[in-house]
Amino acid sequence: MVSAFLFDLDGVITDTAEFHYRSWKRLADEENIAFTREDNEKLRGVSRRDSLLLLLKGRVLSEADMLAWMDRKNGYYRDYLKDITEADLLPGVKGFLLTAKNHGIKIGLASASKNAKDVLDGLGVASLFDAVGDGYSVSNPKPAPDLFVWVAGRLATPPAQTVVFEDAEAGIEAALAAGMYAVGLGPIERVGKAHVVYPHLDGVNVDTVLAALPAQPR
Ligand code: B16
Ligand code: MG
Repeated sequence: MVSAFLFDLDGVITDTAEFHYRSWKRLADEENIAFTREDNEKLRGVSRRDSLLLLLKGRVLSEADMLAWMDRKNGYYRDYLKDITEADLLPGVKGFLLTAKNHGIKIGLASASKNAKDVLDGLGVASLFDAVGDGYSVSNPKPAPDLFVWVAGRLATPPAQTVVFEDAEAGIEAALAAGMYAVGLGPIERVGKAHVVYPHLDGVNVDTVLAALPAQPR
């Protein structure tokens, strides 16, 4: 029996990775640091501070500069968020959420982003979520299970009845560490450790997902 679906945000519900990329790229250009789209792939699902550390590639900044640079990047990113609308939902997501709700399945968000609530508002789907875990909810980021455990706690659903939808390897590891089911969205090389893998949610049916899961997460 499954009673809750927990969704990651970036790469699962919407594609904010492009906005994160443009914002980090602008900061990197201003600071004469090389930063490519390939570099950006490594920031998928990674917290703002850890993203900056990856961008710095070993260069050391004072704590004051770290905070100022993160703030500057976030300002650029939030400018992009102003234009987010329902059209930025990834294909198939709205229907999938509505069908899950019709099945009586609770819906939670589990994102590393401190902007997650604003993104959900912009996308026009905030009211579909029964609980939202974001970059403020726990201190240990994925691959630690903490964020998924925190959201499932809010929904009062046991881990073995909870399914996580994730596009990042660290997110799949976190879901498995939490004793939950993991549905990977993306290439096998990235999310292959999940119980079930799809390229994206477009064309994926709630009943098909439920039927594909094993009797127990582990
Ligand atoms: P913020 P997710 C993650 O979202 C992004 O993939 C990652 O690139 C970003 O650095 C992180 O959120 C933090 O975002 O700067 O808005 O707090 O995949 O966990 O939904
Ligand atoms: Mg993600």
